[in-house]
Parts: sequence; structure tokens; C-alpha cells
Amino acid sequence: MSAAGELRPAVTAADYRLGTPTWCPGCGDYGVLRALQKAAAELQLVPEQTVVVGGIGCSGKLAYYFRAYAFHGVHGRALPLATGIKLANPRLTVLVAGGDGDGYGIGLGHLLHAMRRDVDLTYIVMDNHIYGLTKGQYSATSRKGFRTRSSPAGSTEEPVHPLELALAAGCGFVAQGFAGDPDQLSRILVSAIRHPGFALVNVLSPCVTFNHEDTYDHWQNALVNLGAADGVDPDGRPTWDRWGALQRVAAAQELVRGVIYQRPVDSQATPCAKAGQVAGDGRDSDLYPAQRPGRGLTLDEQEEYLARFAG
Ligand SMILES: Cc1ncc(C[n+]2csc(CCOP(=O)(O)OP(=O)(O)O)c2C)c(N)n1
Ligand code: SF4
Ligand SMILES: [Mg+2]
Repeated sequence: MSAAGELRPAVTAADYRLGTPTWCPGCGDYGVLRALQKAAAELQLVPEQTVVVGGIGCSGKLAYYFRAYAFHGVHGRALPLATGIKLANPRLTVLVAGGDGDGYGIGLGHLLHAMRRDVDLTYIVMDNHIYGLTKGQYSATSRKGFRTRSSPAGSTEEPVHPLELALAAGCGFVAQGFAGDPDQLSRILVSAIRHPGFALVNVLSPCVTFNHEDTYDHWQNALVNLGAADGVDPDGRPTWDRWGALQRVAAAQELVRGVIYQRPVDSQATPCAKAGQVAGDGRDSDLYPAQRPGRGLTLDEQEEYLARFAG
């Protein structure tokens, strides 16, 4: 039993560490994990009220290394699993982590429907433009002409452009980060997790073992930094202009980082997007305390909250 009003100790980024990652030394996914741990500490996410659904791939293993509940399903099916989890218990913070093959190849159909349904999920795609886990086949985001073990003469296909796709599909929050800048990425993730609806965060995350073209140096030099992480562009204007965002992203051939588009929160109307907020009596007091900005979680609150789900 806790004394009334006793504060649960503040959680730090290190508290979200779990196990020892087995990624290759230098893999971009380490930077993504670090950024997520930092964002979780900033938001004071409660591990027992947080779920990470991992895709199949090197990237999907992130779910094993982050202290929260984890669910590892089948290739390309992370989003329907996460949708079910969120709708079954809207108060959970549900994160999805996977790769470009998982999300933009085999699972692309699910992505379109998740964006359309606008369920309150944060989807982190570790986009290395290759299949890492299966040892270096070209993926849906590999550039045309890219030579791999499965495309020795160069890929003949046009790549998927995830940011343009998401903007055209009506996604309410679209951002791109870079694994080489975990600090900016963590700020993007804070905004994405706070966004009440589906948020896509594409992260350019180098595969140092199988992709020797899309390297840290390449992306560091090529990416234009929008600087935005809070739904405002570098000039302080809200990033609410979907078609302007689409033009800017297309003109830059997707080589931008920052928050690219965020729909005004007040215009969120879909039941799924609101589910995490209006379940119960819909008052702010009904939100899980950790979801309220600047708020710690008392032990009493935790017990009271968890009791709602008992039995
Ligand atoms: C249905 C099915 N098809 C194929 C595979 C083999 N497979 C496992 S991971 C993967 C691709 C991984 O690439 P990506 O999603 O980009 O993740 P990365 O390893 O690059 O992080 C494939 C094709 C599988 N596990 N299941
Ligand atoms: S194969 Fe590539 S994506 Fe997989 S752990 Fe190694 S560097 Fe990372
Ligand atoms: Mg990949």
C-alpha cells in the first residue's frame, strides 16, 4: 500500500532499457531505440501501460529491448495486431516498430487502412532500404537500379515513397527522422505519441552490413532538416497544410527530416482517434494520469487505474 499522494519515482531513459541488443555494431536501429527510450522518459510512459508491437525483421526486435509489453506477430501484420490491442484497451499507449519490408512491402495494405481508420497508434518504421534480417534483398524503398543479392542487375522497380503516400492517404501525422540524430528523433517521437490519432514516423536507419549506399554520411549530407518537432515548421507556422507538405516533400525527393504534417488536433473526429481520450466518461480526469502533460503518477493513482482493468 502506498501513502496517499506519494509520487512514483521519475522514470529515466535508462529505465526503459531491456536486455542486450544483438544488432550489428553500428546499426541505425540502436539510435532509434535510444531516441524512443528518451521520448518515453520525457512522456513518463508507464511500462505496464505501454505495448510495443514489433514487425518481423532486425528492426522489429526493438520491441525486445524496450521495457514495456511486447508483441511479435507475423511478417507485415504488426498494424492489425496493434489496432486490436488499442481498441481492446484504449488507454494503453501502443507503439509499432518495424522495417520498410514489413511496413511498405508485405504489410502495405494494412498501412493504408490504419491511416484511413486513424487509430491512435505511433508507427515507427526503421527504413534502411533493404531486407536486413534475411541478409540483403532489395526492399520496397530501395532505389531503382539498386544492386543486391536479389537484384544483381539492379532493381527495375520504382520505390514506394512513404511520406508522399501517407500524405495522400490522409494520415494525420507524418514525420521523418534520422537514426544518426537521436535527439531530434526523440522530439519527433514525443510529438507523434502525443498526437491523438495515427502517426507515421519514418526513420532513415542505416543497415551497415548489407546496404553500403544509404549510409550515415549519405543521409547526413542529403537530408534537409526542417527542424520541426512540435507540429510547427521552422518559421513557427503550424504544419497543417497537407498539399503544401506534399509539394515540399516531393520537391525534396523525400530527403527531409522533422515533422512534415500534423492535422490540427481539434479536427480529429474519427471514433478510433478519439478512443484513447473519450473512453469512460470522457473527462480529462479519465485519462491515464501519465498521458497528461507534466504530470507524474502517484502510487494511489496507479493502483486505482489498474483496478479498473482487474478481473
Ligand atoms: C510471410 C513471410 N514472408 C517472408 C518472411 C521472411 N522475412 C523475414 S524478415 C523479412 C524482411 C525484413 O526486412 P525489413 O522489414 O525491411 O526489416 P529489417 O530487417 O531491414 O529491419 C523477410 C522477407 C517471413 N518471415 N514471413
Ligand atoms: S543486418 Fe543491417 S539492419 Fe540488421 S542488425 Fe545488421 S546492420 Fe542492422
Ligand atoms: Mg529494412
